[in-house]
Amino acid sequence: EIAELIRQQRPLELWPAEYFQIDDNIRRRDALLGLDMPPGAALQAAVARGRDGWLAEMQASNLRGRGGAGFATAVKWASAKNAPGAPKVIVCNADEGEPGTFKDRVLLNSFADLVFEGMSLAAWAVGASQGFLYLRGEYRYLLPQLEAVLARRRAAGLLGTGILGQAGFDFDIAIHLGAGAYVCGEESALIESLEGKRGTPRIRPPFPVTKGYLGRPTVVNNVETLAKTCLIALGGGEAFAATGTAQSAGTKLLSISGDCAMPGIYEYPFGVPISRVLEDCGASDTQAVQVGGASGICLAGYEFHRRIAYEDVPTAGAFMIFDGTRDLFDVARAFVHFFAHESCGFCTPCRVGTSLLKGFMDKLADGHGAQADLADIDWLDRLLKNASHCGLGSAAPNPVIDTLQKFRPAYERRLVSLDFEPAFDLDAALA
Ligand code: L3W
Repeated sequence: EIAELIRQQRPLELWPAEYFQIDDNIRRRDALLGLDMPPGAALQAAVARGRDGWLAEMQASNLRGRGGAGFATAVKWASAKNAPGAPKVIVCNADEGEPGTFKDRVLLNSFADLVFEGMSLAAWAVGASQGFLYLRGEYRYLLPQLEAVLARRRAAGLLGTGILGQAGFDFDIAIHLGAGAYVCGEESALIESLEGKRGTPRIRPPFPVTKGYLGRPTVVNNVETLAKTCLIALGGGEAFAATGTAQSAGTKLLSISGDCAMPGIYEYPFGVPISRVLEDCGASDTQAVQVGGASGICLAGYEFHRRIAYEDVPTAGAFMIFDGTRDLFDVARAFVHFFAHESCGFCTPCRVGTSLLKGFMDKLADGHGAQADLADIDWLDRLLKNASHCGLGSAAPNPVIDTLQKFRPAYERRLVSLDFEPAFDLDAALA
């Protein structure tokens, strides 16, 4: 039924309500999902430390961005704080579009206060007065409940002017709906979209911290990153840094899907081995795990000892499991179709490169591919990586290159065999 609704391009607001009653499926809670915090408690603690004291706590926490790239959150906040220009802006990137990730949806559905409180904590550190939650268009059904949480927070004096009695601490949040473009999850395209323009990534630098929304200093953080700052405000930076690994402090939410008995949301300290996650979610006969979504990394069985951490396998949280019945070529082909569809078309390498890549994968699927096509795919990989304007184009070949290296037979069995008898004797003709 859902496939039919998609085929008809029926607007989401006309879909039956039961399709949006999605179970959060929280299977494993750690520090964040186990936190029971009354609204305002973290903000109160941060305000009590003063703006500089709070930023110092953030520095001690070593919190890194949970959207995948892992940039130090305190460095980002300090840069925006020190940048000239006002009013300063905090943006929560809730354009969760990476295939296989749904942990931000769960945070927004069941822990919205932590997310909004995290935005206020950022505003307190940076001296920002304007906030936006950029909500993925497909999450429109969350809008009424999110607006209700915002209204409650305003009524409680946690948003507005003179927050918690602090003169000069003025901050409010508006929700902006995306329209379904994957590229708008890239922070500068997101800002363009917020400004009412087409979502095309900007050239960075300048980074948003100095020139973001309407040219103002802007912090763009992922939903999970902001929610995690509540833990730091309540428990202190050192306590936060005590879990995880040397370069990856704290815990990580994983969106687990695919061939396992218990898919859902799992929260682990950084450093957890892939094998442990597979065991916990009831996966068996696992052939591969795609960590980090379409733009991430495809891990084969011999790599399941590797760990979720910025220093080993970094991820925004997607963890897609494929058992022995799956054809990894088909998986990679589906990802390539996704990238070709989502390329914004602004730069030629990505617009044309993703289409060519799709063409090669379709040709192989149709049984018309040859060894030379595999070599051309390698060449396209280098072109897309080196010449694309943003991460969408550079990441597009990843699923193909990974599966080509690790599951080559899935490609080779599709190649046209050139092992045929020539129609005439070439050697004799030449002689
Ligand atoms: C100030 C500098 N700020 C870097 C900031 C920059 C940005 C952050 C990371 O994301 C990831 C990829 C995939 N002064 C700075 C600076 N910054 N240098 O740090 O920047 P960057 O360029 O390393 O990465 P990025 O392009 O922002 C790429 C992931 O995104 N991805 C998809 C993710 C999907 C989700 C989701 O659905 N929720 O997160 C696709 O590529 O993992 O690692 O803020 O401004 N000198």
